[in-house]
Amino acid sequence: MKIIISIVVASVFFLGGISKEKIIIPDNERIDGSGCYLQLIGVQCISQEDFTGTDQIYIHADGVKITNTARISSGDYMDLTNLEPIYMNSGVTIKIWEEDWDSDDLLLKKYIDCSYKGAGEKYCNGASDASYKLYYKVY
Ligand SMILES: [Ca+2]
Ligand SMILES: [Ca+2]
Repeated sequence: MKIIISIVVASVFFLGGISKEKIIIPDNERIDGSGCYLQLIGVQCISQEDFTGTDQIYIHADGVKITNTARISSGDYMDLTNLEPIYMNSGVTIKIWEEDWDSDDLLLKKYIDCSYKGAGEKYCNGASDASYKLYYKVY
């Protein structure tokens, strides 16, 4: 089976500054060659996970870290529109993690695929002790 390598240069303006990271997301090529792009729009923290201080979150796409770790508190919104779109042949699993000194907490996990193409801006909710929303668009 032929494997396509998508190289995406991600540049994010986060609360803590600017990050530029190169990420590679392999995916299986579709026979019809169709694909789509995922644009992450933003993260809303409704209630944070940590009891003290701020949450420190970062985002994975198929296990690849695509953002810096940034601080966020209850009520904050983090803009992700400066993140480069992720090309997908089929879909990608997005995870939002919260960094801790022992093991990190998974705040949100969502498989997003090309069936959302053209559906406009959408959001999904995290399932954890905290409450987070991820806004995104597939085109
Ligand atoms: Ca935590
Ligand atoms: Ca923490």
